[in-house]
Amino acid sequence: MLVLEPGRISELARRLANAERDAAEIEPLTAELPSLEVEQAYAIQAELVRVKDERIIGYKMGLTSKAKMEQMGVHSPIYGVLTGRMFRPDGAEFPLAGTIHPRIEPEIAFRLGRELKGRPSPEEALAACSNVCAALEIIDSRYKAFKFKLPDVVADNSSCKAFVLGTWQPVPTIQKLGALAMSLTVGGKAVRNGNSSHILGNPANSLATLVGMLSDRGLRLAKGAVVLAGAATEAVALESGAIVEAEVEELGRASVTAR
Ligand code: OOG
Ligand code: MG
Repeated sequence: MLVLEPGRISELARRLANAERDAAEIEPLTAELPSLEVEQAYAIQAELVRVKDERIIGYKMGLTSKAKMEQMGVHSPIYGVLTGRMFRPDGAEFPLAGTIHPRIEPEIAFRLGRELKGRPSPEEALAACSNVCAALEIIDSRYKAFKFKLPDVVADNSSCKAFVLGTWQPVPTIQKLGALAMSLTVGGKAVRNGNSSHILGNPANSLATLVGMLSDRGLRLAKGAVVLAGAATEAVALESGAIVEAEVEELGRASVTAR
């Protein structure tokens, strides 16, 4: 197994932090370290979040739909950390200056009404939520041409750049939550259509999976934490002037304008 000294982990984390700060893409870490393992990548991710020194407000799941897995060529679900600095209110303007090659995707968000840890069933995980809403995620891989392998994207905090939350709604039944039409519109035109069932069969499965992945690493979801379940469709490039909306049946919308 590849040995990564703490100094090396922090050097790789800083490389990623600098790539984001300077909006300058870098080579994937696996080009230099072909045997980098997923577990080591989560250690780099944790160090990256620590170095950025931003308030942690929750987590995002990624690569939870077939559409996303195929688009990115990576076939296992991953998580990343959401920080206060990434949050944008509904209808906000998002400046593209400072991004590399931003993309946007439609999501469903959860808010935790109480702590979640261990290995909950999807029903138990959903029962811990106080609200759900429509959301958008802006991703901006720090890697050249948005190309990476599984350990690369994990180390890069799962490509997260920013997220927009719509209006919090009451939690639907698990059956309803698993069959909601979702779309992504740009300038009022639907450019992607999907369904919440495409998110690991049900977004509640994604939430439960996240809790298990966190508990494998001694982590838990705090009361009040926000979780993105993962995009239901492929992401689209985010272009200047675009007014982008995620619409989720029953849950409403979330929108952002790129500047
Ligand atoms: C990785 C992040 C994937 C999702 O919702 O599937 C993700 C990427 O596509 O760069 O956020
Ligand atoms: Mg996403």
